[in-house]
Amino acid sequence: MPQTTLNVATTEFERKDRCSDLPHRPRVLLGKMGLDGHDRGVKVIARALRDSGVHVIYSGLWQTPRSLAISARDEDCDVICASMMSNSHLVLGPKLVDELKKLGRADLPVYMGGILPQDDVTKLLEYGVARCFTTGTGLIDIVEAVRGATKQRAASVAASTKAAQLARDISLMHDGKPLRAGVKKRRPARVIGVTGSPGAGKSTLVAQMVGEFARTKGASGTGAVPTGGAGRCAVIAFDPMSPITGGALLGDRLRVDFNNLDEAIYYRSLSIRGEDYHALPEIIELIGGAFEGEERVDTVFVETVGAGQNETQIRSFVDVTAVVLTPGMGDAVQMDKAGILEIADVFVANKADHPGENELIRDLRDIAGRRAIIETVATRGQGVPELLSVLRG
Ligand code: B12
Ligand SMILES: Nc1nc2c(ncn2[C@@H]2O[C@H](COP(=O)(O)OP(=O)(O)OP(=O)(O)O)[C@@H](O)[C@H]2O)c(=O)[nH]1
Ligand SMILES: [Mg+2]
Repeated sequence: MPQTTLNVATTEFERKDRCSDLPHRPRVLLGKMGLDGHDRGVKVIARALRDSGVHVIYSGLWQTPRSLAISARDEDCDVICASMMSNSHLVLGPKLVDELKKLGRADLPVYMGGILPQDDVTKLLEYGVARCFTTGTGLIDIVEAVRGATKQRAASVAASTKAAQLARDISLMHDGKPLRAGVKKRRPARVIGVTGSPGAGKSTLVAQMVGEFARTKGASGTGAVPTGGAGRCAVIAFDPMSPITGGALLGDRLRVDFNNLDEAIYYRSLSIRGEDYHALPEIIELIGGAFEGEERVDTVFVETVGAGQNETQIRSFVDVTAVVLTPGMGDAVQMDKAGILEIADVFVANKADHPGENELIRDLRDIAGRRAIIETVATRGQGVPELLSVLRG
């Protein structure tokens, strides 16, 4: 009998919730620092953790120790898993540990894996890397190690910075757990929803918009991008949670250039089942209340899970909704159907570099009425300043 895909699946890593007994779903930041293009191992680990019920935030390649540390702090991870295959672990590993200390999360464990000679492992452990894993480590061993790092969350983060404490407050709020006393809440001036089908380019657009937002603010700051002026912006990015394992791969953050943006924005990834946005209003208020003065967040972007025709809940949580469409999604009949197109305040015709853009614009003009239609090529930043200016109102 020929082997079917189903038969193959039974020999692969078994999809199973291996985390249901823990105090919360582990949040793991998986990333690679330096000029290391070996991403096969990290993808294997990401899938194994996701398929065990872990929430995996993948920050992508070419991270600096600082950008990885900022991501870990803002995502309130239980552990950072850094994969190192380029022989730079003895330089970048200690720098990562130092950056976490500077950002108020010295307690956050760093696991390092990849091509790590035994002598170097000793040095890394001496410097404060919590655990090292070399090639041939079993995937179940990695899941076990992540489980071991997942401890009950305290309401207050020791030696915390404002961003670290905000990150913890969001975790507790999202999980429906009690928060510390005296948490400040404030609805920011503008909350912008970005929705549209899976892969339409929502994250790439949001990444470009926050870059543009930071660049055009023009006040003084210490990082490469100014952080002062008329408030900062923040992003809440939702990705789906597995109905089978409870795990998730949170990949929206990957599109943002944190090496350059540094702390100019606050970015948080969360996973939900369906359209369960019940904690969103309070999470938005936590972000609005967390910082003061020049650091204050006045604009929040909310990226939805890849949405279908009927997924329109986001509308009631935001001030303005952008619906992202791409060429080739259907014809004029789709445009007339009830649902997601009705909730758009602004239409974004993204991937304008793909064939069928003219037809998309023509069909949109038929239904848009007085609503704006903005053409974009998110990967090149084309149309992004116009989109941002329409959404900022
Ligand atoms: C495939 C491969 C490539 C592919 C990469 C494909 C890809 N997209 O990833 C290609 C051909 C592109 C490539 C290129 C290069 N490669 Co190469 N490559 C390999 C090879 C043969 C296998 C790596 C692999 O994918 N393994 C399979 C995955 C699933 O396993 P893994 O990565 O080991 O990960 C497992 C564990 O290590 C562990 N793990 C890994 N990371 C982490 C992190 C944490 C936190 C944890 C808990 C666990 C963990 O878990 C995984 C699952 O068990 C290795 C040799 C080897 N046998 O390891 C060389 C190797 C990594 N490459 C090497 C080199 C030098 C290069 C090049 C510089 C070669 C060149 N001169 O051009 C370039 C650099 C590319 C770049 N841009 O960085 C060296 C690195 C030497 C070093 N660090 O000291 C190696 C070791 C070969 C060697 N013996 O010299 N390479
Ligand atoms: N050619 C082209 N590719 C684009 C454009 N915008 C985004 N992409 C690519 O489309 C893919 C998906 O982009 P994302 O930004 O992750 O899409 P998304 O809507 O956030 O996806 P989900 O969060 O999974 O729903 C990536 O490979 C992007 O590089 C564009 O304007 N043109
Ligand atoms: Mg996305």
